[in-house]
Amino acid sequence: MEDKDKKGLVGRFFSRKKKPEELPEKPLASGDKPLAIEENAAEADKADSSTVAQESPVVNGADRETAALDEDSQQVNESAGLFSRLKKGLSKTRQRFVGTLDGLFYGKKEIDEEFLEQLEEILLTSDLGVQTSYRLFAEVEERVSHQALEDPKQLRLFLQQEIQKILQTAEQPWEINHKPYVIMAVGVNGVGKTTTIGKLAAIFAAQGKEVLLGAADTFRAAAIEQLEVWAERAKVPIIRQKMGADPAAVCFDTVQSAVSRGADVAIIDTAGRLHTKVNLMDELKKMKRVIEKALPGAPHEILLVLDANTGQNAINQARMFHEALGINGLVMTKLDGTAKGGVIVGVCDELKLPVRYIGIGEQLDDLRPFKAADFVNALFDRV
Ligand SMILES: Nc1nc2c(ncn2[C@@H]2O[C@H](COP(=O)(O)OP(=O)(O)OP(=O)(O)O)[C@@H](O)[C@H]2O)c(=O)[nH]1
Ligand SMILES: [Mg+2]
Repeated sequence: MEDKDKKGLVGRFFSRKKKPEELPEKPLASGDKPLAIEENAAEADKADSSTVAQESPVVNGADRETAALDEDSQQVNESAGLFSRLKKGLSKTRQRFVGTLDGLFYGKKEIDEEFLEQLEEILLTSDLGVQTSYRLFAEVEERVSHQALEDPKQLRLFLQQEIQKILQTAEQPWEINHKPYVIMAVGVNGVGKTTTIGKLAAIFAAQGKEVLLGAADTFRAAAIEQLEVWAERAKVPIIRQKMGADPAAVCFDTVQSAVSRGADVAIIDTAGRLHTKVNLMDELKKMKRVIEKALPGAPHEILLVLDANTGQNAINQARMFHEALGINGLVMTKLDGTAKGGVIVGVCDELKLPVRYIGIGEQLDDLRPFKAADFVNALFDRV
């Protein structure tokens, strides 16, 4: 029975291998699959230019073509620039994970028992997370035992392809489908919530959306001022109360104000660590309830911010927040300069949540849409 099952698996594997569309993908430009929010912006642009085209179709058509070509080449340059920045940001993660794998693969022509033992150790001590590492290793072992993977080069490609499959599930369009669309940013202290909110506000504002920020981290000294600085940078208004005020009351004010102003998006900042006696999850649950009271159906997105530097701890944090609040999407920050970026694979594999954006620096434009293919190519590129 077991043998028959195994044969079935192998049979499936061999037939899968023949399908060209399942072979590892070529590097893609980062603009390949834009998020829905970008598509909406593109739709709006299209609508504008079609009005002009009706007035003078020939001249404007030619102009539009030239402009489109300019825009295309600009986009190609931009995505090449972004890719090299992502690659630079991921260099320590690449050295730690893929570099160690390549060290094992170097000069080896075949996969023997010793090789597999070393591979298992590398996977288990990587930042991918224990569950994901075990699963990946079991898949490798299964294929090796049936000669479906015969040399280290094939194995490297197989791992790259499997990791890309995991990450691909996290690349989903973010549809801003309510007005106002209320986002509540949560996460433990110091992960980059406030910074991410500032960057997100700038992204939405650049798409022509009316954005409103809510400073509901009323606990930490200077938290409100920090969000105010970001609001100024992104040129968006902010709702605040005094330090020490009830954060749920700030949430209520923010949502009410977003409704009365006709804002498109309201983003609420929350504290990562609360003073003793107050349980963080209970406080966040209360804020969620109050937001819902102010606007039924809201918050539309509870966005969990995770810091890549925390490594496998990020997986535990994600589980904890998801259980308590029900998370809709993730942002993984500080992927620049960390060696632990591999944790994004474990988080995606275990949580099955969309990764909305990744943070690759401290500046306003350092928040990027998550593109699985770019990420994997940047990670597996040879140094
Ligand atoms: N290198 C790098 N630094 C980042 C990134 N995102 C945030 N930071 C930095 O991380 C630090 C903490 O960011 P905050 O936005 O204050 O984090 P927070 O989660 O709001 O922190 P609390 O309000 O204390 O819970 C700041 O110094 C940010 O500049 C990133 O993508 N890359
Ligand atoms: Mg903060």
